[in-house]
Amino acid sequence: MSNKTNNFPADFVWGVATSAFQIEGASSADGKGPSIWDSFCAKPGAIADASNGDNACQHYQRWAEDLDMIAALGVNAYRFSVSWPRVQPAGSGAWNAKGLDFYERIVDGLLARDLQPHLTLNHWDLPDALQATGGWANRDTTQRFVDYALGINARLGDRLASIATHNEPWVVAVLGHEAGIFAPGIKSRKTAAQVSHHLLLSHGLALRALREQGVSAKLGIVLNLAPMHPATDSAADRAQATLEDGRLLRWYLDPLFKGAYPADVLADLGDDAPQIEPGDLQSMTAPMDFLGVNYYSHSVVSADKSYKAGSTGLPVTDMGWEVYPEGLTELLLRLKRDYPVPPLFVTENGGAFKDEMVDGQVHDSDRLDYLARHIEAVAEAMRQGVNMGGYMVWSLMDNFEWASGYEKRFGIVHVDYQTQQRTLKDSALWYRDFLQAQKTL
Ligand code: GBH
Repeated sequence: MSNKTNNFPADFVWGVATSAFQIEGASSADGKGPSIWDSFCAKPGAIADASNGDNACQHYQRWAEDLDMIAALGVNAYRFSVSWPRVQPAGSGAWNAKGLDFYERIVDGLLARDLQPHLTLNHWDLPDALQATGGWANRDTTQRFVDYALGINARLGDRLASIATHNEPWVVAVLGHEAGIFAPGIKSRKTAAQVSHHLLLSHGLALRALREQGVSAKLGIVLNLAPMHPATDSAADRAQATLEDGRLLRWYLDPLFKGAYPADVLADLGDDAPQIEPGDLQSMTAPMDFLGVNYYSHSVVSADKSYKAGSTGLPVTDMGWEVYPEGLTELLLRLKRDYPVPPLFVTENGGAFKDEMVDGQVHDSDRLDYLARHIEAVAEAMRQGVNMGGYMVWSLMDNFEWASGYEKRFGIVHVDYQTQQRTLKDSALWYRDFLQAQKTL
């Protein structure tokens, strides 16, 4: 595919992203406590291939080789998350020195390779001990999260480029507590609403506490956002799309940037609306230095419950998600138009595809094409005035894809789970060449 992308500034952040539970393995090594994902994986039927995160990519052991691989891609940044129960096994009280040492090796190892460390505090693997007292549905967990954030900042903050509080609070709330297809596997719309409130609250409280403690890293949050498109032009479909836009986007963006929940979603929740204490909404508006946007696809919405996602005729990925790069430009422009946003980062973008290894190579032209078109969509948003700070590919390497287990592959690096051998796919080679070209433009 031709490459007309040439307007990225020299200091643009180019990265690859992962999360702790999906790559580390070593699920009980060196004093790590169990997380809700360790427990969830043990439930029959929860994970498509009945797998778990016990070994994953063995990144806990192979981190040095993995950091070399990241450096070889020519990116200038790496987004990773800390496993809370690895550093604070019970989610409160005692810290685990060996766990903290691991993340210090990662951070120092990145800096030694000239790579910016971008750290996420909560990429879903809540300590099991906190779930035992209600998890994110319990207001007290917000204070535990603040303590955790302060502990990480005290140990690593001076060397971090950024700290994101939560990854995709919608996923934790809705997929974890309403649909129940992700940990902790609860099915209650009321609980999900309360969880989303506590996630937003803990974000705001953590930001305030971090600023008081003293912080050099940029602070923000990462949201999964998708433009909502009605399946047809019918009034019913359009109304449904507006409500879904409220649930996925405005429910998070409005409190973060406007200090209020959207009235239409509150009304729709009725008795399921969360309990809000005085001052909560003010806490949520703590100023941010960046907003992370995870973009995979648009979302097509129908009032007809039997409507099947992925049926507009657009190509779909191996997850069934439609490939729609224009939606990323549309989304970034909308964020700039409707909210006083700080610099935006695409903190995740990528696709699962059915990769085949042939003679030691993976010709993943579909993924390569996906990435090239989405990077171009970011460039288009920038040409239209959006303040973009960076772009990160999901994911560095094939890994544990949550409820899909190891069946879905998102990596630009192939992982052979038998041997743990890593092989750069064509998409990784393309990304490397693209980044090299950026430097000489
Ligand atoms: C991210 O979540 C996660 O942060 C990351 O850990 C994960 O590995 C990665 O994406 C890939 O899944 O069915 O067409 O309506 C993604 C959040 C929420 C994006 C559900 C797609 C449904 C699309 N996803 N959404 S559709």
